[in-house]
Amino acid sequence: MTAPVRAFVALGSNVGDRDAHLAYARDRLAALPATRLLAVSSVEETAPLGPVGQSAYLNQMALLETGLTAAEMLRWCHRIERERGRTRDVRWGPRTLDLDLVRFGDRRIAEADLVVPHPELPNRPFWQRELAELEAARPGHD
Ligand code: A4P
Ligand code: MG
Repeated sequence: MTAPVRAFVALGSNVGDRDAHLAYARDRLAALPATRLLAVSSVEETAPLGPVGQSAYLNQMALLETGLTAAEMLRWCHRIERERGRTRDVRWGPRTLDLDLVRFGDRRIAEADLVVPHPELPNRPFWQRELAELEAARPGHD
């Protein structure tokens, strides 16, 4: 068994009952196998990045401690998105629930379907704020 890793997962929603989508995601992430939910950041309302004409997002970040691999965590994220009726039509388009793996310990991953740290991190001030909030609440080594 490898040592557990601290993983940061970003939650985003801009369709339907946004608060309910985030609450569902928090509950599901907390119940993942070999995983503990250590902390969640504040929820922020943010102006949409990407295609124009979509509504504002609610964003939040979760800090997890997990024995899962990054690939397993991504598969769970996709499954939870599907449970909220997420469809993939427009890239960066409106969505009920989006779960992105922002950091996974100190791992650097560059695969076709998984890039970690998430390449948009430098362009998303709200992710940076949420990460800083979680790091202050639960300081860690990775
Ligand atoms: N993928 C690769 N690396 C990762 C990773 N670290 N985490 C792949 C999650 N997924 C990753 O994602 C497309 C593919 O990216 C996945 O199949 C996965 O294998 P997707 O969720 O199907 O499509 P997407 O979400 O439209 O694209 P992408 O590139 O994930 O976009 P983002 O970064 O999720 O951005 N505006 C505000 N204010 N707040 C937001 O949260 N989010 C987006 C979506 C656009 N505008 C936003 C927000
Ligand atoms: Mg995504």
